[in-house]
Amino acid sequence: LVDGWAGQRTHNADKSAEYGSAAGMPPQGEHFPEPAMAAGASTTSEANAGAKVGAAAAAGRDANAAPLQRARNDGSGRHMTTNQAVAVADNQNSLKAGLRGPALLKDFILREKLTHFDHERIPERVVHARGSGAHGYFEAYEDLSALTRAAPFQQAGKITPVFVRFSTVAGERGSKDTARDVRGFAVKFYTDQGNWDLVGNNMPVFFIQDAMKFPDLVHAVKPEPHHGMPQAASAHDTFWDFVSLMPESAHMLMWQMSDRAIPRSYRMMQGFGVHTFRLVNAHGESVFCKFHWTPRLGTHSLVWDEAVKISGADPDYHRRDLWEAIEAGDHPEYELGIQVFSEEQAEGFSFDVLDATKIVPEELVPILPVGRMVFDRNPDNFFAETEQVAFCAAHVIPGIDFSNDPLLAGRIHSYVDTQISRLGGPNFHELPINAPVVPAHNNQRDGMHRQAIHRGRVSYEPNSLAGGCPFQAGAAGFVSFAEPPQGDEVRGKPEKFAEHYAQATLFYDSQSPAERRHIADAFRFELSKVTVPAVRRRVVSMLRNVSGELAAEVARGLGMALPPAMPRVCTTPVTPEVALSPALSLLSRPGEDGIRTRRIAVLVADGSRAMDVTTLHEGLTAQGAVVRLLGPHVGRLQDADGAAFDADASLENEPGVLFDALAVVGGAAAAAVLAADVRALEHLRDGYRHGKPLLFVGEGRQVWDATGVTPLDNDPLLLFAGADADDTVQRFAAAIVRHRYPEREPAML
Ligand code: HDE
Repeated sequence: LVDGWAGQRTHNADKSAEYGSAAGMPPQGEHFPEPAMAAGASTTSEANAGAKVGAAAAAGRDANAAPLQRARNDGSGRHMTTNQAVAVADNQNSLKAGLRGPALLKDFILREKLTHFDHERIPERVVHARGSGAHGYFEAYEDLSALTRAAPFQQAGKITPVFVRFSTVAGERGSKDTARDVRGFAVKFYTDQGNWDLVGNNMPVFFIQDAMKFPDLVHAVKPEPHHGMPQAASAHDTFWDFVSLMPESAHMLMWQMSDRAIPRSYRMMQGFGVHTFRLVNAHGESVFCKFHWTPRLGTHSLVWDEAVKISGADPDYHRRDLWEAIEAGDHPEYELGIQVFSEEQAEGFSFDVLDATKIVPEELVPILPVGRMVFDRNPDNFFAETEQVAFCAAHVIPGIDFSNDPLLAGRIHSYVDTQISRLGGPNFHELPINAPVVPAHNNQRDGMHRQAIHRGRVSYEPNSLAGGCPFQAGAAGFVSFAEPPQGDEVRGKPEKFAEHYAQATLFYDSQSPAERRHIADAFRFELSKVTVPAVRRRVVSMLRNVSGELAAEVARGLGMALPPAMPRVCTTPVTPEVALSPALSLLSRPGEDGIRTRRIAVLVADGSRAMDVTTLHEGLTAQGAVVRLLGPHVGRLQDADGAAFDADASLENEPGVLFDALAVVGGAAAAAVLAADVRALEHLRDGYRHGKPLLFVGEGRQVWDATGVTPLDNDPLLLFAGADADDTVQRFAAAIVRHRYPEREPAML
């Protein structure tokens, strides 16, 4: 018996039942207790119908914890053993022939330990290698059975457990979090009709239209094969060479060069299913559907200079942010919205809904909010859960089906295929994190690392020896939508796929002035890393088809003449339905939660005024912010009255770029110390340059003066407060709600 497998039998009491006539109908295998069901409920989630949050919903929410419980292992208070559960007497010394003699081959304990260690790494994901996971639940707002028979949407208040993995795409497993990149947003719904994976990204479009080009795209963006550089970056020749020859990437490049590619937090970015999917109801009727996740905290980003500095100060910035928020009970929440439209509507659009380089603008088809997702539990073990989780675009449930998007078609193949090599065989669906919460029954058998022990002699269908079981579900099972065939077999693309620029223009034109400036800056930076001038020119010639303003700005930044526009594949002009879509700007979703979870640094030193520190700490913490006292060193300091207090972190180990806002408190002696500390001045200059709220209380103002920065007139996020002012916390909090003041940037760059 392995420790922690409480409730399991220590021996196989039914051994005899495997033989003789009993084998025709094998006894049921052991089941872990299902979470308690409400009276009349037939599924785990229904048991919690109506229980929105709180204790009543706990059983349903944690339904996926039941299979995980089987695998949890806790060595507290136990002897150390080998993997065969033989107690180990000495874990310090190998077995030797004499104290100074040779180590012996028969030391099976040493050999087992080293052999296991030698195989502790598995291949990383070919893309999305670096990720962070969390457990949680999805709660439906209403009954959507008129649109879909998918289990999570069958009742208002229905709870379905989920596991999410956020990721970057290009970097290796140990790369930095704040690279300019697309973010993966993959959600596994453990529904009572089996697992549904919505494997999305934080951008609603993609670089390419056809799966045939995916390996080329990934080869181009990954480190260049001759020298293995650069890590986690698209700013290099091969990426820009490829995309400049693939003008269908123009729209996605706008998103990737925008602030969306450097999110402030996984908790503050949107997610999208990207492809057009189908919803299918119990009558077999189908509508097209696009999935959108929107964070309750709003959509917020870093600025590039800040992202670069954070990657040195804390390469785990996003992973830590997610982990700490959940540990602190600030559970990240996202709303799920769907855009639903008919095939006839889709035919009338100026773009093709099967083309993953196109969005359906919200102004054309509104987003219907259908539920919310909350992450309330960190994984127990990074490897067992976040690393071994296997998402698959082909994992759909009755009620969800695919469209004919040719990019999606490739994904339906690719995920299981890659996981067979990454996870070492075809049985990774049995790993606790991947196992559905409802039992799986079929005649698939054997393979590497099989864990299920199938009983009986029948592993085929039809059979009579096992009473025909397991039997087909018929209409109760997954029935593919009966889509009529489209025509002759052909390698090619539909007409509307040839238009590559209208939505790139829509995106660029819909951004705020600061967001547009950031896009131009990002193109300039990335292309300045490209060493072949012809590639730079080709990109700028492509940009001329998106926006003359953008192309001119980038050309100026690269010190090159504006090249002619790239010839267009589609020469007939398209009239887009929507010329401006305010929803495409990050500013359109400021969030609902005030300053909750924002990180605020209060710079302190020996001699800081205790009253200022306490007022800020208590006032901001009361509003949900995370306040850290940064001193010249960690540990003990003395306030202006000689009383001891502790700094949480130092100017060295948590530089200012890791915070959303910075404050310097009063106290003449402390101000003199900080004004002479080059690190404090750098942090404040960075904070100003990155547009952050800055507050100086009383003598703290001297520290600002020492930075030598000449501020803009009437900068609303640069605050000075008298030592005893009553409204300091409120003014500072109001500034923090605004996040940034990007108007400072042009003067600072
Ligand atoms: Fe993926 N993708 N992808 N992808 N993808 C993988 O699966 C692939 C695409 C996405 O956190 C791989 O297990 C192909 C679009 C996410 O574990 C692989 C094509 C979108 C994740 C794969 C695409 C995604 C992956 C690598 C084009 C947004 C990480 C390791 C036809 C809708 C999931 C793995 C996690 C991972 C293939 C395009 C999202 C190789 C062939 C479009 C979030 O199977």
